[in-house]
Amino acid sequence: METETKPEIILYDLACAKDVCFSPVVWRIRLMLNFKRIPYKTIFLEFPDIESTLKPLGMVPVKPDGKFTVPAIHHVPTDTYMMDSVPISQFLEATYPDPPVPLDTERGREIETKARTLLGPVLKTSILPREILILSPRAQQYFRRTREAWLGHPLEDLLDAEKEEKAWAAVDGDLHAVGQLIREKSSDGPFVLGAKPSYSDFFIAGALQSNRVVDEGVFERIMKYPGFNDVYTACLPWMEKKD
Ligand SMILES: N[C@@H](CCC(=O)N[C@@H](CS)C(=O)NCC(=O)O)C(=O)O
Repeated sequence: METETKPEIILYDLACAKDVCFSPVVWRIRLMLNFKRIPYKTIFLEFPDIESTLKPLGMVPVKPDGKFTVPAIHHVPTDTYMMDSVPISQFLEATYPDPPVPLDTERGREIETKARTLLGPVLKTSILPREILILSPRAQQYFRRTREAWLGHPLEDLLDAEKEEKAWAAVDGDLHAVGQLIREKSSDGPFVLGAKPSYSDFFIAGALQSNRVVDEGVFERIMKYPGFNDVYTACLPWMEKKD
């Protein structure tokens, strides 16, 4: 009989119709858990159930906007509840230091900032209007209401094939350059710091995996760029556990 390892972490994740992790931010934490081989169990929450589940557990938002978000964790051995990826990553690194995951490096920061600045606007056009398609009807209602209030127009207005092509073409050269920057240590290994993964690799791989679940075409667009492709491929072993 197979013996199940008792989970040390309960990971609160975002539910989607595909029943796998698709949040880029939760993926960063999941990659850490998988890489460090920490036994954990996932609880998937629908968008409209995040606050009503996490608040009674005593979770406290760290941002002044007071928003309840996933990832959130319950560390069972110390009965600690925690929300927000930054304190969670620091807690995991301090509690489970082996194997290490460097969290904050100058090189990683530069790459993350550049990738975020370049990809943010294109993914808004390409991912946001498609994300709703993988949500449950209840979550779709919540997503449409909150995102359209923020955008100021219907989600579908973002879907314009011509504009989308132009947006991707406009960042092509810069994405190549960031890809080259990611590959700067490629003589040592495929990761941002060379031979071993850091949190920045999990940032890149998590974003790509998230896009992949939402829309394979968008994922393929980014996988064309060396650097992004190398990191994603090298992180695949730690993306096998998706739920
Ligand atoms: N700053 C937070 C952001 C996390 C975040 O934005 N999570 C999204 C899912 S990807 C969320 O829970 N959104 C809830 C909502 O929009 O109501 C972190 O780093 O953990």
